[in-house]
Amino acid sequence: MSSYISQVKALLSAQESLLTKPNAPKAGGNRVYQRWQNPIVTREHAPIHWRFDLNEATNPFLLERQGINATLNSGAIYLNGKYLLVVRVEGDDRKSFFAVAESETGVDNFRFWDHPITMPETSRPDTNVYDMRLTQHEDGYIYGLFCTERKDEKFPNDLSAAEAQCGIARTKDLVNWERLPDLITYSGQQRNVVLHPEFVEGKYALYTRPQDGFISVGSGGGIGWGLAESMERAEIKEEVIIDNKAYHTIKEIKNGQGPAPIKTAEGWLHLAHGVRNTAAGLRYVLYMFMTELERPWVIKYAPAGHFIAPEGEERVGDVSNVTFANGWTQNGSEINIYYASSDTRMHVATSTIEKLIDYVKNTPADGLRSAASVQVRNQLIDSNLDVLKKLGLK
Ligand code: M1P
Repeated sequence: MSSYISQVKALLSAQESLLTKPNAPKAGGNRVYQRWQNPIVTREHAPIHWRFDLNEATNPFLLERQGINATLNSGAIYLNGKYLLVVRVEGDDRKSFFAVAESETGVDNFRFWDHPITMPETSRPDTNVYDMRLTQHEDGYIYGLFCTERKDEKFPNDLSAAEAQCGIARTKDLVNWERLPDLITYSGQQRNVVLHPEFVEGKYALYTRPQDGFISVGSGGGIGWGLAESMERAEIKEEVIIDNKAYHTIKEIKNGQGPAPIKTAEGWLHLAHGVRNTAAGLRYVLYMFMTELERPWVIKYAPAGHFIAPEGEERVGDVSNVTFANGWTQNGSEINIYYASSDTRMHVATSTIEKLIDYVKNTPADGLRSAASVQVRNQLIDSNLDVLKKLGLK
């Protein structure tokens, strides 16, 4: 039997191999973005000292005491030359918390900081917190908006009746967080709320996702938009839907804004998720759209269909057939899209501003009928047949 210290060293060294493993682009793909081969943050990335009691006196068998179940839906920011993810870490006890993982490259070697974020609570404690969207606002703060989930006390005997609302915190360094009161809206529940990075009409602008229930959006749904006078007591008095769910599309059941939009010369680039139902359960895919620069609530381009959908091993996990993104980073024209698969682990796909603008502008919009899809595909085919003939390739 090897000594205690050598067993601890073996644990640390196995993890070090994982944390320093280089990543590489995945072959193939659609050239709009590049998927990378390895998931970038998994539960095995959670530090050994978060999971094992390393004291021989209290843990002579060196057992894992506090396991980590999943690392998923992460907010992201490129700050001071580092790629930082605020990862939703879910313990084996089903409670999620936030923790920062840092990388120099943005595509590999993500390493958690020594401690998770200590998020202050409000006077009404959160049961669960998750899916933080980071916004570097022009007011000088970095805001983290997230879902705060609590038991829905209107149904005391239904143990799965929960209420989702938008929690708000702000920071300058991702270490010290000031918790602000939860967002007030006049919809039943809220999830996927995101702060726009600039003032609009001198006010804070927020993307919302009103919903009647915890999982089903009911008669609510769609990506909403509203203005708030302040973030210290954020209240949206008037909420309008700017991107609705729609029959026979990838967002038939519900949708939600992903990360904060990115400003480009042509408009605001948005990443969102759309959900449809299938015989095998809900399917979550990512889609993109662009809104006007001066009126970020008005959609300018809306390409049809999904941008990223679960593929290969991404399809399987705690909640299978899900891709979900609430973080992306911009470094010059480079865009890194951080997405989770099947509520289990994090991946990265890389692209550029130019390619994403081209994608949103030039991908045909949804014609909403098979015949319209054939018509638009035939235009592409006919044009391509001409090109191939001219090139002597047909
Ligand atoms: O399980 C898939 C996702 O479900 C919820 O997203 P939405 O509110 O759009 O349905 C969230 O719980 C999210 O965390 C989760 O990934």
